[in-house]
Amino acid sequence: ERRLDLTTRQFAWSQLSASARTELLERPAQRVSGELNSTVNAIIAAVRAEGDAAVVRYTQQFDCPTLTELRYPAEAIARQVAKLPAATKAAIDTAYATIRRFHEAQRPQGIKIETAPGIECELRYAPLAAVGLYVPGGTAVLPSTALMLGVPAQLADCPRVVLASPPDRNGDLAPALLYAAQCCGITEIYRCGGAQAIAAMAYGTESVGKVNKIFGPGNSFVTAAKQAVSQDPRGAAIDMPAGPSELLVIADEQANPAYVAADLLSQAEHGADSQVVLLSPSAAMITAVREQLVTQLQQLSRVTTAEQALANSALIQVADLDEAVAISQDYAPEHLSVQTADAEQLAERLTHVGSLFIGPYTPESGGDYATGTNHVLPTYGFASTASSLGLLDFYRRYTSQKATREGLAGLADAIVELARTEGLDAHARAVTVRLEDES
Ligand code: HSO
Ligand code: ZN
Repeated sequence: ERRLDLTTRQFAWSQLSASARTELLERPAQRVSGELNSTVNAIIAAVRAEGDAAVVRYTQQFDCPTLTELRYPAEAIARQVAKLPAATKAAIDTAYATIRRFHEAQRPQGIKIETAPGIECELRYAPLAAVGLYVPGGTAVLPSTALMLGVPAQLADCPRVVLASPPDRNGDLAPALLYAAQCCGITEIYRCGGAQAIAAMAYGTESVGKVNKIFGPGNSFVTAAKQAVSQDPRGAAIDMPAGPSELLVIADEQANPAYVAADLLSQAEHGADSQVVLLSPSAAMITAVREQLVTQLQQLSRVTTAEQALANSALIQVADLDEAVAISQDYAPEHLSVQTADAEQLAERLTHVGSLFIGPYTPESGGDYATGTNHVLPTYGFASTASSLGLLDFYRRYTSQKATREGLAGLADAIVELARTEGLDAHARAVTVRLEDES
Protein backbone atom coordinates (compact mmCIF):
# COMPACT_ATOMS: atom_id res chain seq x y z
CA GLU A 1 0.00 0.00 0.00
CA ARG A 2 1.35 3.39 -1.02
CA ARG A 3 1.73 5.85 1.84
CA LEU A 4 1.31 9.55 1.29
CA ASP A 5 4.64 11.38 0.96
CA LEU A 6 4.10 14.77 2.59
CA THR A 7 7.37 16.17 1.30
CA THR A 8 5.52 16.55 -2.00
CA ARG A 9 3.11 18.93 -0.25
CA GLN A 10 5.89 21.30 0.88
CA PHE A 11 6.32 24.51 -1.09
CA ALA A 12 8.23 27.78 -1.00
CA TRP A 13 5.85 30.55 -2.02
CA SER A 14 8.62 32.63 -3.63
CA GLN A 15 9.46 29.77 -5.97
CA LEU A 16 5.92 29.27 -7.26
CA SER A 17 4.64 30.85 -10.46
CA ALA A 18 1.41 32.84 -10.32
CA SER A 19 -0.52 29.96 -11.86
CA ALA A 20 1.07 27.41 -9.51
CA ARG A 21 0.05 29.57 -6.54
CA THR A 22 -3.54 29.74 -7.75
CA GLU A 23 -3.67 26.04 -8.43
CA LEU A 24 -2.17 25.14 -5.06
CA LEU A 25 -4.82 27.05 -3.13
CA GLU A 26 -7.73 25.94 -5.27
CA ARG A 27 -10.33 24.11 -3.22
CA PRO A 28 -10.63 20.40 -4.05
CA ALA A 29 -13.42 20.60 -6.59
CA GLN A 30 -16.82 19.84 -5.12
CA ARG A 31 -18.74 17.50 -7.39
CA VAL A 32 -21.11 20.01 -8.95
CA SER A 33 -21.38 18.19 -12.22
CA GLY A 34 -24.25 18.42 -14.66
CA GLU A 35 -25.07 14.86 -13.68
CA LEU A 36 -25.38 15.80 -10.02
CA ASN A 37 -27.67 18.70 -10.87
CA SER A 38 -29.96 16.57 -13.01
CA THR A 39 -30.19 13.91 -10.27
CA VAL A 40 -31.04 16.58 -7.71
CA ASN A 41 -33.58 18.27 -10.00
CA ALA A 42 -35.29 14.90 -10.58
CA ILE A 43 -35.52 14.31 -6.81
CA ILE A 44 -36.97 17.80 -6.23
CA ALA A 45 -39.52 17.30 -9.03
CA ALA A 46 -40.58 13.92 -7.59
CA VAL A 47 -41.05 15.38 -4.10
CA ARG A 48 -43.11 18.27 -5.49
CA ALA A 49 -45.28 15.92 -7.54
CA GLU A 50 -45.74 13.05 -5.09
CA GLY A 51 -45.04 14.57 -1.65
CA ASP A 52 -44.45 12.12 1.19
CA ALA A 53 -44.53 9.08 -1.11
CA ALA A 54 -41.39 10.28 -2.91
CA VAL A 55 -39.57 11.30 0.28
CA VAL A 56 -40.34 7.93 1.87
CA ARG A 57 -39.24 6.08 -1.26
CA TYR A 58 -35.85 7.86 -1.36
CA THR A 59 -35.39 7.40 2.38
CA GLN A 60 -36.05 3.67 2.01
CA GLN A 61 -33.59 3.56 -0.86
CA PHE A 62 -30.75 5.48 0.82
CA ASP A 63 -31.21 5.20 4.57
CA CYS A 64 -33.79 2.85 6.08
CA PRO A 65 -35.53 0.20 3.93
CA THR A 66 -38.51 -0.13 6.29
CA LEU A 67 -39.28 3.50 7.11
CA THR A 68 -42.88 4.56 6.47
CA GLU A 69 -43.38 7.52 8.79
CA LEU A 70 -41.19 10.59 8.27
CA ARG A 71 -42.16 12.46 11.42
CA TYR A 72 -40.28 11.02 14.38
CA PRO A 73 -42.85 10.21 17.09
CA ALA A 74 -42.34 11.86 20.48
CA GLU A 75 -42.26 8.49 22.32
CA ALA A 76 -39.51 7.18 20.04
CA ILE A 77 -37.50 10.37 20.60
CA ALA A 78 -37.88 10.03 24.38
CA ARG A 79 -36.82 6.37 24.20
CA GLN A 80 -33.66 7.30 22.26
CA VAL A 81 -32.76 10.23 24.52
CA ALA A 82 -33.04 7.94 27.57
CA LYS A 83 -30.15 5.88 26.16
CA LEU A 84 -27.75 8.84 26.22
CA PRO A 85 -24.86 8.46 28.71
CA ALA A 86 -24.78 11.12 31.42
CA ALA A 87 -21.33 12.30 30.35
CA THR A 88 -22.55 13.03 26.81
CA LYS A 89 -25.56 14.86 28.20
CA ALA A 90 -23.31 16.98 30.39
CA ALA A 91 -21.08 17.79 27.41
CA ILE A 92 -24.07 18.90 25.35
CA ASP A 93 -25.30 20.99 28.29
CA THR A 94 -21.93 22.75 28.53
CA ALA A 95 -21.83 23.46 24.80
CA TYR A 96 -25.47 24.59 24.80
CA ALA A 97 -24.71 27.11 27.55
CA THR A 98 -21.68 28.73 25.86
CA ILE A 99 -23.31 28.81 22.43
CA ARG A 100 -26.43 30.32 23.97
CA ARG A 101 -24.41 32.95 25.83
CA PHE A 102 -22.57 34.06 22.70
CA HIS A 103 -25.68 34.17 20.53
CA GLU A 104 -27.87 35.82 23.17
CA ALA A 105 -25.44 38.75 23.10
CA GLN A 106 -26.12 39.13 19.37
CA ARG A 107 -29.77 40.12 19.87
CA PRO A 108 -30.48 42.86 17.32
CA GLN A 109 -31.66 46.26 18.47
CA GLY A 110 -34.26 48.10 16.43
CA ILE A 111 -33.71 51.78 15.54
CA LYS A 112 -36.25 54.61 15.70
CA ILE A 113 -35.10 58.13 14.77
CA GLU A 114 -36.36 61.41 13.33
CA THR A 115 -34.62 61.92 9.98
CA ALA A 116 -36.23 65.36 9.47
CA PRO A 117 -38.77 67.27 11.57
CA GLY A 118 -42.00 65.26 11.66
CA ILE A 119 -40.50 62.26 9.88
CA GLU A 120 -39.98 59.17 11.98
CA CYS A 121 -38.10 56.17 10.56
CA GLU A 122 -37.74 52.76 12.11
CA LEU A 123 -35.60 49.70 11.50
CA ARG A 124 -37.36 46.62 12.83
CA TYR A 125 -36.42 42.96 13.18
CA ALA A 126 -38.85 40.07 12.92
CA PRO A 127 -37.98 36.42 13.48
CA LEU A 128 -38.42 34.18 10.46
CA ALA A 129 -41.76 32.41 10.67
CA ALA A 130 -40.62 28.88 9.85
CA VAL A 131 -37.06 27.59 9.63
CA GLY A 132 -35.74 24.19 8.58
CA LEU A 133 -32.54 22.93 10.18
CA TYR A 134 -30.66 20.27 8.27
CA VAL A 135 -28.21 18.08 10.18
CA PRO A 136 -26.20 15.78 7.91
CA GLY A 137 -25.75 12.09 8.56
CA GLY A 138 -23.10 10.27 6.59
CA THR A 139 -19.82 9.35 8.19
CA ALA A 140 -20.28 11.21 11.49
CA VAL A 141 -23.19 11.98 13.84
CA LEU A 142 -23.27 15.74 14.42
CA PRO A 143 -25.17 16.78 17.55
CA SER A 144 -22.94 19.88 17.61
CA THR A 145 -24.46 21.05 14.33
CA ALA A 146 -27.95 20.68 15.81
CA LEU A 147 -26.87 23.06 18.60
CA MET A 148 -25.28 25.54 16.19
CA LEU A 149 -28.55 25.79 14.24
CA GLY A 150 -31.04 25.16 17.04
CA VAL A 151 -29.75 27.64 19.62
CA PRO A 152 -30.10 30.76 17.42
CA ALA A 153 -33.47 29.54 16.11
CA GLN A 154 -34.64 29.20 19.71
CA LEU A 155 -33.25 32.59 20.76
CA ALA A 156 -34.84 34.32 17.77
CA ASP A 157 -38.17 32.84 18.80
CA CYS A 158 -38.96 31.54 15.34
CA PRO A 159 -42.57 30.29 15.62
CA ARG A 160 -41.80 27.03 13.77
CA VAL A 161 -38.49 25.22 13.93
CA VAL A 162 -38.15 21.96 12.04
CA LEU A 163 -35.18 19.59 12.03
CA ALA A 164 -34.42 16.99 9.39
CA SER A 165 -31.66 14.40 9.42
CA PRO A 166 -31.18 11.05 7.66
CA PRO A 167 -32.10 8.04 9.84
CA ASP A 168 -29.96 4.95 10.35
CA ARG A 169 -30.90 1.49 8.98
CA ASN A 170 -33.44 1.09 11.78
CA GLY A 171 -35.11 4.42 11.16
CA ASP A 172 -33.56 6.03 14.23
CA LEU A 173 -31.67 9.24 14.82
CA ALA A 174 -28.77 9.33 17.28
CA PRO A 175 -29.58 9.94 20.97
CA ALA A 176 -27.05 12.79 21.18
CA LEU A 177 -28.59 14.56 18.19
CA LEU A 178 -32.08 14.20 19.66
CA TYR A 179 -30.97 15.46 23.05
CA ALA A 180 -29.35 18.53 21.42
CA ALA A 181 -32.63 19.17 19.58
CA GLN A 182 -34.55 18.77 22.84
CA CYS A 183 -32.30 21.35 24.56
CA CYS A 184 -33.24 23.78 21.78
CA GLY A 185 -36.94 23.07 22.20
CA ILE A 186 -37.30 21.36 18.82
CA THR A 187 -40.06 18.77 18.66
CA GLU A 188 -40.82 18.68 14.94
CA ILE A 189 -38.21 16.20 13.71
CA TYR A 190 -38.22 14.45 10.35
CA ARG A 191 -36.29 11.34 9.43
CA CYS A 192 -35.03 12.14 5.96
CA GLY A 193 -31.84 13.44 4.42
CA GLY A 194 -30.26 14.51 1.16
CA ALA A 195 -31.94 16.45 -1.63
CA GLN A 196 -35.31 14.87 -0.71
CA ALA A 197 -35.21 16.41 2.77
CA ILE A 198 -34.35 19.83 1.36
CA ALA A 199 -37.17 19.58 -1.19
CA ALA A 200 -39.66 18.43 1.46
CA MET A 201 -38.86 21.39 3.73
CA ALA A 202 -38.76 23.91 0.86
CA TYR A 203 -42.09 22.95 -0.70
CA GLY A 204 -43.86 21.04 2.04
CA THR A 205 -45.48 17.62 1.78
CA GLU A 206 -48.50 16.05 3.52
CA SER A 207 -46.48 15.44 6.67
CA VAL A 208 -43.64 18.00 6.38
CA GLY A 209 -44.74 21.61 6.75
CA LYS A 210 -43.14 24.12 4.40
CA VAL A 211 -40.43 26.40 5.81
CA ASN A 212 -39.18 29.85 4.67
CA LYS A 213 -35.47 29.29 5.11
CA ILE A 214 -33.22 26.23 5.29
CA PHE A 215 -30.02 26.17 7.34
CA GLY A 216 -27.17 23.74 7.72
CA PRO A 217 -24.31 21.99 5.99
CA GLY A 218 -24.53 18.91 3.82
CA ASN A 219 -22.94 16.88 1.06
CA SER A 220 -22.91 17.93 -2.58
CA PHE A 221 -26.52 16.70 -3.12
CA VAL A 222 -27.78 18.76 -0.21
CA THR A 223 -25.82 21.81 -1.34
CA ALA A 224 -27.10 21.51 -4.92
CA ALA A 225 -30.68 21.07 -3.66
CA LYS A 226 -30.39 24.11 -1.38
CA GLN A 227 -29.09 26.15 -4.29
CA ALA A 228 -31.97 25.00 -6.50
CA VAL A 229 -34.80 25.69 -4.03
CA SER A 230 -33.34 29.09 -3.13
CA GLN A 231 -33.63 30.19 -6.75
CA ASP A 232 -37.34 29.40 -6.85
CA PRO A 233 -39.61 32.07 -5.32
CA ARG A 234 -41.96 29.26 -4.23
CA GLY A 235 -39.04 27.39 -2.64
CA ALA A 236 -37.09 28.55 0.42
CA ALA A 237 -34.19 30.87 1.23
CA ILE A 238 -30.91 29.33 2.40
CA ASP A 239 -28.22 30.29 4.90
CA MET A 240 -25.13 30.08 2.69
CA PRO A 241 -23.46 27.84 0.15
CA ALA A 242 -21.52 25.41 2.35
CA GLY A 243 -18.58 23.37 1.11
CA PRO A 244 -16.05 21.01 2.68
CA SER A 245 -14.12 22.03 5.80
CA GLU A 246 -11.03 24.23 5.54
CA LEU A 247 -8.33 25.26 7.98
CA LEU A 248 -5.42 27.59 7.43
CA VAL A 249 -2.76 27.88 10.14
CA ILE A 250 -0.24 30.71 10.36
CA ALA A 251 2.63 29.63 12.62
CA ASP A 252 5.99 31.26 13.32
CA GLU A 253 9.15 29.57 14.64
CA GLN A 254 7.95 29.66 18.27
CA ALA A 255 4.75 27.68 17.63
CA ASN A 256 4.39 24.13 18.93
CA PRO A 257 4.52 21.83 15.87
CA ALA A 258 2.55 19.11 17.67
CA TYR A 259 -0.33 21.56 18.25
CA VAL A 260 -0.22 22.81 14.67
CA ALA A 261 -0.25 19.27 13.25
CA ALA A 262 -3.09 18.23 15.57
CA ASP A 263 -5.17 21.18 14.36
CA LEU A 264 -4.49 20.41 10.70
CA LEU A 265 -5.49 16.77 11.24
CA SER A 266 -8.66 17.77 13.08
CA GLN A 267 -10.01 19.33 9.91
CA ALA A 268 -8.44 16.76 7.58
CA GLU A 269 -10.43 13.99 9.27
CA HIS A 270 -13.75 15.58 8.24
CA GLY A 271 -13.61 14.42 4.65
CA ALA A 272 -11.37 13.54 1.75
CA ASP A 273 -12.30 16.89 0.20
CA SER A 274 -11.31 18.94 3.28
CA GLN A 275 -8.40 21.29 2.78
CA VAL A 276 -5.70 22.21 5.29
CA VAL A 277 -2.93 24.73 4.74
CA LEU A 278 0.07 25.83 6.81
CA LEU A 279 1.84 29.14 6.23
CA SER A 280 5.10 29.68 8.07
CA PRO A 281 8.21 31.81 7.58
CA SER A 282 10.22 29.07 9.30
CA ALA A 283 11.55 26.14 7.29
CA ALA A 284 12.31 24.29 10.53
CA MET A 285 8.68 24.68 11.66
CA ILE A 286 7.39 23.29 8.37
CA THR A 287 9.63 20.23 8.66
CA ALA A 288 8.64 19.70 12.30
CA VAL A 289 4.93 19.97 11.49
CA ARG A 290 5.33 17.54 8.60
CA GLU A 291 6.97 15.00 10.91
CA GLN A 292 4.23 15.47 13.49
CA LEU A 293 1.56 14.98 10.83
CA VAL A 294 3.03 11.63 9.85
CA THR A 295 3.31 10.45 13.46
CA GLN A 296 -0.08 11.67 14.63
CA LEU A 297 -1.88 10.50 11.49
CA GLN A 298 -1.17 6.86 12.35
CA GLN A 299 -3.02 7.22 15.65
CA LEU A 300 -6.31 8.34 14.11
CA SER A 301 -9.37 6.16 13.56
CA ARG A 302 -10.14 8.03 10.35
CA VAL A 303 -6.62 7.70 8.99
CA THR A 304 -7.71 7.04 5.40
CA THR A 305 -9.96 10.09 5.23
CA ALA A 306 -7.34 12.33 6.83
CA GLU A 307 -4.69 11.01 4.50
CA GLN A 308 -6.86 11.75 1.45
CA ALA A 309 -7.41 15.29 2.70
CA LEU A 310 -3.68 15.72 3.32
CA ALA A 311 -3.12 14.93 -0.33
CA ASN A 312 -4.78 18.33 -1.00
CA SER A 313 -2.89 20.03 1.79
CA ALA A 314 -0.08 22.56 1.44
CA LEU A 315 2.78 23.34 3.81
CA ILE A 316 3.99 26.66 2.50
CA GLN A 317 7.08 28.58 3.47
CA VAL A 318 6.51 32.33 3.21
CA ALA A 319 9.01 35.21 3.28
CA ASP A 320 7.50 36.73 6.42
CA LEU A 321 4.23 37.11 8.33
CA ASP A 322 3.14 39.99 6.10
CA GLU A 323 3.19 37.63 3.17
CA ALA A 324 1.22 35.09 5.24
CA VAL A 325 -1.42 37.75 5.92
CA ALA A 326 -1.67 38.62 2.23
CA ILE A 327 -2.07 34.97 1.18
CA SER A 328 -4.62 34.29 3.89
CA GLN A 329 -6.69 37.37 3.00
CA ASP A 330 -6.73 36.20 -0.57
CA TYR A 331 -7.63 32.59 0.29
CA ALA A 332 -10.31 33.60 2.84
CA PRO A 333 -10.35 30.37 4.90
CA GLU A 334 -13.35 29.04 6.79
CA HIS A 335 -11.14 28.61 9.89
CA LEU A 336 -7.92 30.50 10.56
CA SER A 337 -5.60 29.58 13.39
CA VAL A 338 -2.90 32.08 14.35
CA GLN A 339 -0.06 30.54 16.34
CA THR A 340 2.56 33.28 16.40
CA ALA A 341 4.25 35.38 19.07
CA ASP A 342 2.07 38.38 18.24
CA ALA A 343 -1.08 36.36 17.47
CA GLU A 344 -3.54 38.93 18.74
CA GLN A 345 -1.99 41.79 16.80
CA LEU A 346 -1.72 39.74 13.64
CA ALA A 347 -5.36 38.69 13.96
CA GLU A 348 -6.42 42.33 13.65
CA ARG A 349 -5.33 42.25 10.04
CA LEU A 350 -6.97 38.92 9.23
CA THR A 351 -10.54 39.85 8.34
CA HIS A 352 -11.36 37.44 5.51
CA VAL A 353 -12.17 34.47 7.72
CA GLY A 354 -15.19 32.52 8.91
CA SER A 355 -13.76 32.18 12.42
CA LEU A 356 -10.41 33.05 14.00
CA PHE A 357 -8.53 30.90 16.53
CA ILE A 358 -5.93 32.95 18.35
CA GLY A 359 -2.91 31.62 20.24
CA PRO A 360 -1.59 28.20 21.28
CA TYR A 361 -4.51 27.23 23.53
CA THR A 362 -7.27 27.77 21.02
CA PRO A 363 -7.65 24.60 18.95
CA GLU A 364 -10.06 24.83 16.04
CA SER A 365 -12.04 21.93 17.51
CA GLY A 366 -12.83 24.18 20.48
CA GLY A 367 -14.94 26.34 18.19
CA ASP A 368 -16.48 23.29 16.55
CA TYR A 369 -18.04 22.34 19.86
CA ALA A 370 -17.94 24.53 22.86
CA THR A 371 -16.30 27.96 22.87
CA GLY A 372 -19.67 29.47 21.93
CA THR A 373 -19.00 30.68 18.38
CA ASN A 374 -20.99 29.15 15.54
CA HIS A 375 -19.34 26.44 13.45
CA VAL A 376 -21.51 27.02 10.39
CA LEU A 377 -19.14 29.20 8.41
CA PRO A 378 -18.53 30.36 4.85
CA THR A 379 -16.19 28.13 2.85
CA TYR A 380 -14.77 28.21 -0.68
CA GLY A 381 -13.39 31.74 -0.26
CA PHE A 382 -16.86 33.19 0.40
CA ALA A 383 -15.42 34.40 3.71
CA SER A 384 -14.31 37.57 1.92
CA THR A 385 -17.96 38.63 1.55
CA ALA A 386 -20.25 36.20 3.39
CA SER A 387 -20.74 36.15 7.17
CA SER A 388 -20.49 33.42 9.76
CA LEU A 389 -23.85 32.07 10.90
CA GLY A 390 -25.31 34.05 13.78
CA LEU A 391 -28.50 35.06 15.50
CA LEU A 392 -29.27 37.72 12.86
CA ASP A 393 -29.65 35.07 10.18
CA PHE A 394 -32.85 33.94 11.90
CA TYR A 395 -34.44 37.36 11.57
CA ARG A 396 -35.37 39.58 8.73
CA ARG A 397 -34.89 43.30 8.80
CA TYR A 398 -37.48 45.73 7.52
CA THR A 399 -38.24 49.41 7.83
CA SER A 400 -41.17 51.63 8.69
CA GLN A 401 -41.86 55.38 8.52
CA LYS A 402 -44.48 57.81 9.74
CA ALA A 403 -44.87 61.46 8.70
CA THR A 404 -46.97 64.21 10.22
CA ARG A 405 -48.64 66.81 7.95
CA GLU A 406 -45.85 69.26 8.81
CA GLY A 407 -43.25 66.58 8.20
CA LEU A 408 -44.65 65.88 4.75
CA ALA A 409 -44.83 69.61 4.01
CA GLY A 410 -41.17 69.93 4.90
CA LEU A 411 -40.12 67.24 2.41
CA ALA A 412 -42.74 68.04 -0.26
CA ASP A 413 -40.49 70.16 -2.48
CA ALA A 414 -37.81 67.48 -2.59
CA ILE A 415 -40.22 64.61 -3.25
CA VAL A 416 -42.20 66.50 -5.92
CA GLU A 417 -39.05 67.70 -7.67
CA LEU A 418 -37.52 64.22 -7.73
CA ALA A 419 -40.79 62.70 -8.97
CA ARG A 420 -40.89 65.25 -11.83
CA THR A 421 -37.23 64.58 -12.61
CA GLU A 422 -38.12 60.94 -13.03
CA GLY A 423 -41.24 61.79 -15.03
CA LEU A 424 -43.49 60.11 -12.48
CA ASP A 425 -46.44 62.46 -12.06
CA ALA A 426 -48.54 60.16 -9.92
CA HIS A 427 -45.73 60.05 -7.37
CA ALA A 428 -45.77 63.87 -7.13
CA ARG A 429 -49.57 63.95 -7.01
CA ALA A 430 -49.64 61.58 -4.00
CA VAL A 431 -47.90 64.37 -2.06
CA THR A 432 -49.66 67.45 -3.42
CA VAL A 433 -53.15 65.96 -3.08
CA ARG A 434 -52.58 65.78 0.67
CA LEU A 435 -51.15 69.25 1.12
CA GLU A 436 -53.84 70.90 -1.02
CA ASP A 437 -56.43 69.60 1.41
CA GLU A 438 -57.50 71.97 4.21
CA SER A 439 -56.49 70.36 7.45
N1 HSO B 1 -15.45 21.77 11.63
C1 HSO B 1 -16.81 21.61 11.14
C2 HSO B 1 -17.83 21.47 12.20
C3 HSO B 1 -17.73 20.26 13.07
N2 HSO B 1 -16.63 19.72 13.55
C4 HSO B 1 -18.76 19.51 13.58
C5 HSO B 1 -16.93 18.69 14.31
N3 HSO B 1 -18.24 18.55 14.33
C6 HSO B 1 -17.21 22.86 10.36
O1 HSO B 1 -16.34 23.16 9.40
ZN1 ZN C 1 -14.64 20.11 12.78
